[in-house]
Amino acid sequence: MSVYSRIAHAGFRSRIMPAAQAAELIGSGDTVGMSGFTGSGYPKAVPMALAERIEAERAAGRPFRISVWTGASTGPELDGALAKADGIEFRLPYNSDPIARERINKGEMNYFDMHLSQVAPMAWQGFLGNLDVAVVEVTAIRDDGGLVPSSSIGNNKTWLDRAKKVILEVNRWQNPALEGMHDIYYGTALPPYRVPIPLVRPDDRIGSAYLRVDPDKVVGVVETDVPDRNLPFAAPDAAANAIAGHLMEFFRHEVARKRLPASLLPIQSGVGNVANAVLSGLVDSPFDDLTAYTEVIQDGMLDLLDCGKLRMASATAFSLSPQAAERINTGMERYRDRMILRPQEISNHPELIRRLGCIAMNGLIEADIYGAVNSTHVMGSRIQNGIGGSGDFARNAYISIFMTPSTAKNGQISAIVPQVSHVDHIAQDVQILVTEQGLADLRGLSPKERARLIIAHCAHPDFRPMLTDYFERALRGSYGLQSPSLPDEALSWHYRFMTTGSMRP
Ligand code: 0RQ
Repeated sequence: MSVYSRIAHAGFRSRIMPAAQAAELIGSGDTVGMSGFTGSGYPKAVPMALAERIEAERAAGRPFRISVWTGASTGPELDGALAKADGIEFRLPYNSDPIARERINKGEMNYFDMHLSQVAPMAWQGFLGNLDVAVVEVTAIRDDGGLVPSSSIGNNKTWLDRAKKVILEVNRWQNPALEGMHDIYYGTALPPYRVPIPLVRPDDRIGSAYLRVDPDKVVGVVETDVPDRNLPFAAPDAAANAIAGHLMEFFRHEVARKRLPASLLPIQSGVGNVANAVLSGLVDSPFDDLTAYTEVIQDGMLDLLDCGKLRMASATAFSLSPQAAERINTGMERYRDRMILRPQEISNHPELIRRLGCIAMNGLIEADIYGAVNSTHVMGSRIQNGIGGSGDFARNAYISIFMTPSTAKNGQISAIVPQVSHVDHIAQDVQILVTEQGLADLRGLSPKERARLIIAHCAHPDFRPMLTDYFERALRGSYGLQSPSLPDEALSWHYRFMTTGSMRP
C-alpha cells in the first residue's frame, strides 16, 4: 500500500510530516482539542511526540503545560503519556487514565468533569475559552477534502470547526470500510436559532458520512498505523451475572405488564463487567429486534448483532476489548450498515434520549437508601472517572437503571449507604436500583418507601441490619420525616472506612 493511499487530496498530501515536527506546532499554554472516546479514535503519534518534547523542555528549565479537551477517556499514548510528563494543566470532560487520575487527586491537574452532551454546546457558547489546536485522528482524506472519521466521533466536529489550526493523524490501522458508518449532523445551533433535531428512530441518518475542515487551517498531517488500545474485559463474575438475571426478570415483567414493548426500547449501557454481563443476558433473552442508542458499542453488542437479536446500534465510539476490536476491524463490511457513530452531542442529546425513550443502565460507586447515586467520587473527594454520559441518560431516560455489586473492596464497603458522600444523580433520576441481591423499583415511591425497599432488596445481608437500625433511629430522631436522616452519623460510615479500612463497626 502506498503511503499516500489514504490521503487522496493533493493539498493535504503536501503537509505530511513526522509526528515530532507536528508536535512543534503546539505551544506551551495552548488549549488542544483532541479526538478520542473510551480508548478509540484518539491520536497516537502527536501526543507521544508532544510528551517527549514537554520532558525535554522541562529538562532545559522551560516548563511546558497545555490544556487538553477530548471526547471522553482516551488511551495511554494520550492521557497516560501527557500526564506522565506532567504536561496537562487542565483537562476536560472525562478521564479514566490511572496516571492522570493520580495527578488530579494529588491536586497537580485541574479537571472539569462534565456531562458529555454539554461539551460541544459549551465550547460554542464560548464558556470554555479559545481552542488553539485540534489534533484529530481520521482514517482517510478524500480528494474533495472530506475526512473519513475513525473509531470514535466524540467532539471532533466541534474541534475541527473551532480550532485556529488543525493537525490530522491519518491512521492506516483502521479498516477503510469504516467509510459510510458515520453520521455527522451539522444542524445544531445556539439559541435562539435552535431547531428540533430530525431524528425519530435510532436508525435514522440525518447528516454526512464525513467531517469537514477548512483546508487552510490544516498545518500538519501525520500518518500512523497504530491500533486503538482498549482494555480487555474481565469475564462477568457471579455478581454481574446475578445483576443481569434480575434485570432480565424485570424486563420480562415490564413487557408482560405492557409497560415496555416486546423489543424493549433503545438501550444505553455503561461500560465494564456488569454492563457486559447484562448484554450477554440479552443474548439468551426472549427479546428480539432490539436497538441501542448509547455512547459506546462494546463487546456484548457485537455478540447481540451477531446472533441477530440487536437490529442496530447507534453510539459515538467503539469501546472494545483488543479481541473484539480485531473482530470488528476485520469484519467491518458485515457490521457497517448496522452501526452508526455520531457526534457525542447527538448520541447523548437529552432531546433525543427523551424522544426515543432509552433504557439507561449505568454503574455507580455508591447509592443511598433514598436512591441518590454517587458515580464519581470515592469517599466524597477522590475522583474515580467522571460523570461521563450517565447524567445525560439518567435524567432523560424512559427507565433509568443503576446497577452495582452490593459491596466493594472485598466486602469491607457497602455500596448502599445512609447518605452518599457525593451526589451525581439525585433520587428523582434513579428509578431502578439493582445489585446481585435484588432489584428495587423506586418509581412512584416516597422517600421512606424507597428506603425500606432498597435496604430489603439491594443491600448486602452483612450491612442490612446496620442500615435498618440507622433508618429506624432516623425515623425517631430526624429533624423532619420526609427523608429521615441523622447527618453526622450517616457520613460516619465513610469516616469509618477511611480510618479503619472498613465500614463494618
Ligand atoms: O477501585 O480499581 O482501585 O479496585 O472503584 O470500581 O467495581 O471496577 O466498577 O468498572 O463498574 O465502575 C461508577 C466507576 C463503576 C463507572 C464506576 C472502587 C473499586 C474500584 C471501580 P480499584 P469497579 P466499574 C456511560 C455512563 C461514571 C461514568 C458513566 C463510572 C473502582 O461506572 O465511571 O456512568 N461511571 N458513564 O474498588 C469505594 C465504593 C466503591 C469503590 C467501587 N462504594 N467505595 N470504592 N469502588 N465502589 C458510559 C458509557 O457508555 C461509556
